[in-house]
This record gives sequence, structure tokens and C-alpha cells, in this order.
Amino acid sequence: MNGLVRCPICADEYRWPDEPEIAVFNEETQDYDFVNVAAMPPDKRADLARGGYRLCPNPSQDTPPHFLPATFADYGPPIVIGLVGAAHSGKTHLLTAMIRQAYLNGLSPYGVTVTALDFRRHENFRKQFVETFERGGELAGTDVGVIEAADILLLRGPGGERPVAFFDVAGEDLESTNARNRATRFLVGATAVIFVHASEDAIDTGRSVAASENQSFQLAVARLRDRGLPAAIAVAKSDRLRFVPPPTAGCTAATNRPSTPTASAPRAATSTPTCTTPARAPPCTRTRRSPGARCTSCRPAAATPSGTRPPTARSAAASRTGSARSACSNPWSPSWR
Ligand SMILES: Nc1nc2c(ncn2[C@@H]2O[C@H](COP(=O)(O)OP(=O)(O)OP(=O)(O)O)[C@@H](O)[C@H]2O)c(=O)[nH]1
Ligand SMILES: [Mg+2]
Ligand SMILES: [Zn+2]
Repeated sequence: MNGLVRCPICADEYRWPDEPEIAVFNEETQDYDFVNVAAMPPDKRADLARGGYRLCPNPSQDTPPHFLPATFADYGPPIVIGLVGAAHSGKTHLLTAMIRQAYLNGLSPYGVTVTALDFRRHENFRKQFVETFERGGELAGTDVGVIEAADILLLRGPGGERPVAFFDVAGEDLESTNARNRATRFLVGATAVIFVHASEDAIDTGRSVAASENQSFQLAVARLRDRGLPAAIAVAKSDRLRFVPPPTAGCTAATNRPSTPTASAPRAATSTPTCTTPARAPPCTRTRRSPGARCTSCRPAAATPSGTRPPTARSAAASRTGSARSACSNPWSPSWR
């Protein structure tokens, strides 16, 4: 691909650099080494480029240094897919499930195969998210201020070969009205959007109707208006929309909704002696990143002692793999994984 490239991270457009210099990540120093490939034969240079990076020149100079895969501009126009949704709506779990399926040949019916374009980024994503997900663990809430792509893949199919970058930032950032919030800058270069809305069970949330506003959607739609982008709406947590049996006569359990008899669910005979209302799923105690933040899908998080730092994504994830996750599991429905 020749001509201008838009960096999905800083949203600047620039001519792809042609200097014979490739950045290679050094695992020992945890930094990039710049390697001059001018004297290398083409196959050796191409091999290094496959695992290497290019420093984005970021002409606006408004973003910390960041790198793109050195082969980012070697294919068709990049696809940039952003997830938009409220905090806790299920964006990270959905993206993890999607990328996992893509790697399990889930796109083969469409003649599309998937490999990593950015090997290090994908390895991080696999270890941090896919492996945890496959173990049945709960994924950590996304940290505020993430500007990097979650993963960058290469899709090969009837339409050619195209890089695909996924952005999954915190719902808190997507709900922010700060016009200079860098975390939502991916919207400038997005070529497709997935709006994620969690369908919550009114019994669990204690609300009889869904909230009428979705600030993350409204702000994103305002920024994307007139761009004519392809968009999908994903209704997450559909397993929480469970069937609740009609009240049993004499039962005063708060979990039973008043209901009228229907052909499919006739009212129980008034002489039924005992309540058969099954036990409710216990409330969610998922730890959130910041003190006082609340789990919007269920109950407030356990209070964080004042003066202590909020848990990092890593420690929060570790703390959740045990008690918190089991508190969140929903015994009413088949596994949502
Ligand atoms: N029951 C059920 N719970 C889900 C599902 N997907 C996600 N969750 C739970 O919903 C909560 C939020 O999931 P995340 O994927 O972290 O949501 P998010 O939108 O990425 O949240 P932020 O990163 O804070 O913006 C977690 O407690 C998940 O376990 C689902 O399909 N069903
Ligand atoms: Mg997230
Ligand atoms: Zn950039």
C-alpha cells in the first residue's frame, strides 16, 4: 500500500516512512532497538520486518511515543474496529470471545483466515484475556486511559489481506465528555463500530425499566455521525434475561414477579403448600478499579478502604478468579462463555 496511512492510535495521517530502520523489541531491556536494514538482503529484511515495528511520527505531537507493526502498510487498507458501551457492559468479554473464535477458524465459513499481525500484542492479549477466559476466570475491568489497540490481526479472505485493529477502552472513558480524551481518539480512525449493550435482569438490578440514556452511545454517535460506518449492536449478557416462573400461591419471596396466568405458565393451584421459588443467584461483588465505583449490573462493590490505592487490573483480576467470580456466576442459565 502506498500513500498516506492513518495511525489508529494517534489518528494522524502521514506518509509511511521508508527509512531502512526497523524497531525491534528487546525483551531484556523492555525497550525498542532500532536496526538499520539497508545492507540486508530482501528476504532477511522482510523476516525482521514481520516481527518488527515502526515508530509513529505522530505529526501532531500529541501522543506519547507509540509503534505500529512494521508490516502495517504492506496490505490493503487497515480495518479499525472500536467497541463502544457503558462501563461493565461486557465489551472485553465479547471481544475476547470473538478473537478466540476467530483463531478457532470461526471465520472459515466466510473464507477468511486469521493470524496475528502484531505478534507481541497478540501474545499479550492471549495471555491476559483468552487464557483467563478459557480457564473460566473473569476478565479484569479495562483501565482508564488505554490508548493502544487491544489486538492487531491480519485477515486473509476473498477481499484480500487486511490488518484489523481492535480498540477496547474503558466504558468510563467512552462516557467522558472531555474533548481531548486520548483514549477515545480511535473513533477518529474507526472504520467499523460495535455498540455493546448489556441486557440486565430487572430482578438483579432492582430497576423495573432499563436506563433511558446510554451516554457512551450518544457521545460516539455524535462523533461518528455522517461517516456512514458499518455498525453492529451486540446485546451482551442475554443469559441474564431469564425465565422467572409465575408466583406460587402463598409465596412471599421478593424474587417472584407478579404475573397473570398464561397458557404456557398457568398459575399454580392455590392449595400448593410450599414455596418452590428456587434460590436466587448471589449478588455480584466484582471489585472495581476505583474506590466507590459501582457494579452497575448488580450490587455496589465492596468498599475500598480509604487511603488505599485502587486495585490494578492485574490484582483485580487475580482477586476475582476466586470468590468474586463465583459470586457472579449465574446458575440459572447455560454458561455464557
Ligand atoms: N452473565 C453475564 N455476565 C457477563 C457477560 N459478559 C460479561 N459479563 C460480566 O459483566 C461484567 C463486565 O464485563 P466486562 O467485559 O469487563 O465489561 P466492559 O464493558 O469491558 O467493562 P469496562 O472495561 O469497565 O468498560 C463482568 O463482571 C463480567 O463477568 C455475559 O455474557 N453474561
Ligand atoms: Mg473492558
Ligand atoms: Zn500514531
